[in-house]
Amino acid sequence: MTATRCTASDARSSRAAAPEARVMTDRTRTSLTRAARRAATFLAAALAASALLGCGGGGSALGLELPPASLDQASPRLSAAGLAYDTTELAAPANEAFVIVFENREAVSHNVSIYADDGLRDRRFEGVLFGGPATRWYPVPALAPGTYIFVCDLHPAMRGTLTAS
Ligand SMILES: [Cu+2]
Repeated sequence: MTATRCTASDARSSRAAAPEARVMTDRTRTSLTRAARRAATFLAAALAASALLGCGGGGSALGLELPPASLDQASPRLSAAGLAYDTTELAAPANEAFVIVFENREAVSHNVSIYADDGLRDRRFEGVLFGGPATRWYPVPALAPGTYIFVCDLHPAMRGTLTAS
């Protein structure tokens, strides 16, 4: 609702500036820039909100605040405390999406992301960062059979091996 109101008022100010400025003046340029910046801010906020809810924002961090309705009891689980995960080994099914249940037991922000390589360049999943105590359910897309690195993006020493098979 706020977004709609803002867009409308931006459109009005652009129209008002137009007659006096067939040629781009600094003033129109400023108002267009401001409108674009405002639109970008709204888009970013919307993406952040949807990412937190885990309902979109392809390529950005994901994490559900509630367990999915059909949570597999065999879902990989881990927790964090004292700047460390409680395990360095996770197992997951290959070739099918799965959920990682991650409990952060401390106030420091942590996440769980998954990479295909030791150098952490080939990211396959980015978990949303959050401070605890709290739990997030990470919806991980299907992975080909193999071994992957799971790691906290803020604390690279927190890492382990995830085996998809
Ligand atoms: Cu961390």
